Amino acid sequence: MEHLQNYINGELTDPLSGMWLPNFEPATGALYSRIPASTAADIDTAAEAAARAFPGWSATPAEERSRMLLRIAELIEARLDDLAAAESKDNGKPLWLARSVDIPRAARNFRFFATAILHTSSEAHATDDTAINYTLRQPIGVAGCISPWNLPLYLFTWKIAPALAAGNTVVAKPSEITPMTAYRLSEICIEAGLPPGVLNIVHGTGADVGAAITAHPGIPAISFTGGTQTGATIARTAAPMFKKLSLELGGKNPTIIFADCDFDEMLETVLRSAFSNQGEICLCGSRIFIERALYDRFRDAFTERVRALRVGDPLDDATGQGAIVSEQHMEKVLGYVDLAREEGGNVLCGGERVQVEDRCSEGWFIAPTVIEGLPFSCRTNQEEIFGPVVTLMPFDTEDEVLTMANSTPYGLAASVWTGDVTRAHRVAAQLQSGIIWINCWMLRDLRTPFGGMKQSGVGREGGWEALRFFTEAKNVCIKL
Ligand code: TXE
Repeated sequence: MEHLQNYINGELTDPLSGMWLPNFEPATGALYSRIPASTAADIDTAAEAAARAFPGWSATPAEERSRMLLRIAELIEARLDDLAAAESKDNGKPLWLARSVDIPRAARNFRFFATAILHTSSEAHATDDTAINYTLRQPIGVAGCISPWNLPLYLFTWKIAPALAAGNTVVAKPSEITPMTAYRLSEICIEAGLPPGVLNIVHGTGADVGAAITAHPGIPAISFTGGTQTGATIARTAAPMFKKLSLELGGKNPTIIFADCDFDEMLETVLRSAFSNQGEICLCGSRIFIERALYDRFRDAFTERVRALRVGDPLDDATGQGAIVSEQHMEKVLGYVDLAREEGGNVLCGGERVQVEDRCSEGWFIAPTVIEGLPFSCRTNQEEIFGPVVTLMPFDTEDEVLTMANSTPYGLAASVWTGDVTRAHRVAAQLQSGIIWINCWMLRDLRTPFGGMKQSGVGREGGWEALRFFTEAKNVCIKL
């Protein structure tokens, strides 16, 4: 049984506690590896290593930092098959999805920021003929990066790459539920020759390791992606310490479909936006609003396509829906289906655990679920479920659908389907979401600001937003 190790000061090490946590394969429910049950003592060691490495790394010319990050990207690409297999086994997602989305995007994250730092510039301000001001954007120091289980390497590198590119050193923690590709990244960084202490990866629980990163006085910036409740916990610790905080949290995203949309293109995409990665993406559209004239046609066509999604072995190319990431999460999602029924919902398809045959007979699988007949204000339509469960609701007017779409505590993403571009602009301007897709979904330009409002988070990732988060702005004013 493989025992993963921490990556601290350039070396793979056992946890100081000598204790280990189990790591399961969602598709089979089987224990298949163990991860370090690290503690605050391991974080202290990692933070010391990162602090020692900071002067050298932050003084490394941008071109050299860029070359190092590009080397890491190359090694990720060279290990595509191995990393995709590891991701699929650890998370339960279909192998084809890990190969086509997760791992390529991890390499792209490194490439994007490795090249971005070669083109950054900052501002200067001439104060009449009195003074000249220039802005320095300097790396902060040791950055803490904490990431979730749904897109493990994709989101882990989405934080680590800009932090390192900007000249910071990093103490990073992957989810204890999906640690494998973070461990593989440690091996890649060693092979790439990343200087010791520049990146440190510490495995363990949120309560032990995540909390220790958040509270460590030598880690002045925290970048977190995960649940809203956890984000609040982190903020309660970090705020009084005046740490820089980036929080990418939950979502309850609306998909708004007007009758004048391109029906076939919409149907294909909405199927993806509803159920991609088993609905375990914070950007998935879990509340689908359909203009009444189109409701019956959409409901029947969509439900038919959902029933045809194959729930099965993630290793099978024909699988449309893989396993749910953990038994606990499967129970949580099924609990919401029960709640939907109690609230008066009509389950059109799915709604139950699926028994997959052969090697996956003990795995954690849920049939993709479509529910209609619920009010927009009920708990099922207000709370993040984060699984393969969507609700359908008809609407008659723009004002009505905007009121319903904006009614939740979240404000992360939205999709709008219409052939009327003026209406698209009008609706987008009124939606309380940080990311809005018109006639598409998950079409990503990494230069754009990424993040949400309300309880979906604080701050933005991506492009210059990320590099600004991981730097301190300093204005220097010289009297002429
Ligand atoms: O996230 P957690 P989980 C949502 C989704 C899901 C819920 C909880 O609704 O059901 O969040 O999922 C670390 N201090 N999203 O349990 O607990 C933890 O170890 C510091 C949306 O995965 O937030 C892990 O590494 N760190 C999200 C990371 O935080 C702590 C994607 C995320 O774990 C900590 C995933 C603490 N006190 C879930 N407690 C998105 N926006 O994409 C935990 N952690």
